Amino acid sequence: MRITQQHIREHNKEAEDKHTASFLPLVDQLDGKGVEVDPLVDQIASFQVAIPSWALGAGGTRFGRFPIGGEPGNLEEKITDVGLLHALNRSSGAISLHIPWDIPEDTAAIRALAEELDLVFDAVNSNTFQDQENQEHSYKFGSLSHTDTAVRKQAVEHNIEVIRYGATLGSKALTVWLADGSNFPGQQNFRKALRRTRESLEEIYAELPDDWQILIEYKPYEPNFYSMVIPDWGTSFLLAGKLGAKARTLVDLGHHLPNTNIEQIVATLSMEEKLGGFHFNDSKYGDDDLTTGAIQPYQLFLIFNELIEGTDDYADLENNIAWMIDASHNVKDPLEDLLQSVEAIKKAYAKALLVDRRGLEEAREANDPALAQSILQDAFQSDVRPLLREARIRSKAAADPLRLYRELGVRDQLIEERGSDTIATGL
Ligand code: PSV
Ligand code: MN
Ligand code: MN
Repeated sequence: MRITQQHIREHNKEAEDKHTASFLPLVDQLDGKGVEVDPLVDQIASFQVAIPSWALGAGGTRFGRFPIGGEPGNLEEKITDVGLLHALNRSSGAISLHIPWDIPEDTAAIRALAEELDLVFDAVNSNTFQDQENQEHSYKFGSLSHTDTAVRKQAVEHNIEVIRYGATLGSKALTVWLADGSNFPGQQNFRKALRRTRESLEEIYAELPDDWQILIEYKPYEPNFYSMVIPDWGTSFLLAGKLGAKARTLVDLGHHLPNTNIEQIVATLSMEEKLGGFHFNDSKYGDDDLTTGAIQPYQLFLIFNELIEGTDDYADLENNIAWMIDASHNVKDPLEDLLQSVEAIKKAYAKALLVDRRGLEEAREANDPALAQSILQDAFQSDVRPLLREARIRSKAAADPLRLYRELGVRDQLIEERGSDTIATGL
C-alpha cells in the first residue's frame, strides 16, 4: 500500500475552497495582532513527532485483545505503516524502536526502506520488563536493580546491545524504562535498589557514543504497586545528574499520579537542561495511554507553553528533544489514533506559539492573575486548525489526513495484503 503525490494532490484540490475560506480570515486576524503568519506556518510544518513501533497494532488490556487485521508482522511492515502516516501528514518522520521486538536483521535494507519513506530512527528502547525466550536469568525481581549481579549484568548487556542496534540505524538516544520495584512493604531495600540501578546505568552510560543521550523514564506504579525504583522525575533527575551531560529525563505524560502539575516539571527540567524527551499520550486515571489531547488538551497546551517560554531558538527546541508518542489501546484503528495524536500535539504547539509572551510576562510582573489567565486562554481558544492545514498543504501532505486515510481504504488494503488474523508485537 502506497500513498502517492497524485492521491494527495487530488484530495487537496477538493479541499482547497473550504480551506481558503477558513485560512484567509485567520491570516487577517493574526496580522491584526502583529503575528507573522509565514514563519508560523513553517514552524508548524517542520515539527516532527516520532511514532512508537509498538503502537501500530491494536493494543490489548489484560482482559483481552481484539485484533483489527492488517497489523504489521515485522519491522519492515512497521516502518511501512509509519511511512503511510508520514505520507499523509508529513509530521511523523521518525520511528522509535523497541528491542528485542524490532531487531533489524538486514540493517542496510531497513535503512534503505526508511530513507525511501523519508523516515529517521528516534530513540531506541530497551526491554528488561519481560523475559524473552532462551533468556538465562529472569527479570521477575528486577533488572538493573536486581540483587543478583548476574541478572544486572544481563540487563546491562542488553542495553548495550540496544545501543549497538540503534547506532547501525542512526538513532541518537537510548530510552530506559524500568519496571523494577516492589509489591510489598519490606520486600526491597530502597537504598540498595537505587544504588544498584545507578551503578548499572553508569556501565551503560560508559558505552554511549559521544553524540548519544540516555533518556531515563520514570513511573509511579505498575507493574509494581508498592514502589518503583524510578518512581518520579526527581529520581530520574538525580540519576541523570550523577551520570553526566548525556543523561536526561524522559517525561511520559501518563506516568504521574492524578493532577500532577506536569507543565511545572517540564519547566524545571528544561531550565536545568535535563529534559530529554516526551512520551505523549493522555489519561484520566493512570497510565491509560489514550490518544494525546483526548482528555486534557489544556494541559498539553500548558506543557508547550513552558517549552516555548524556555527557548529563544525553535530549531533548537525541535531538534534537542525527543518528541515521541507512547499511546496504544484496544478500540480504534491504531493508525487513525496516531494521526489524531500527532494532530493534537501540533495543535498544542501552534497555540503555544500564539501566546502573547510580552503581555503575559508584564501581567506576571504586575501580579495580575486575571490578565495572565486571559492571555493564555486567548491563545488556547484560538482555532489553529486552518494553520495546521496550511502547513500540511505547503508540505505536500493531505489537507485532512484522517479523511484521506479512510477514502483510500488504507486499512482494508492492509488487511488484504497482510491478512485479518495478524498480531503486532507490542503491549
Ligand atoms: C511503560 O509504561 C512504557 O510507557 C515505557 O515507555 C515502555 O517503554 C512503553 O511503555 C512500552 O512498553
Ligand atoms: Mn512510555
Ligand atoms: Mn507507560
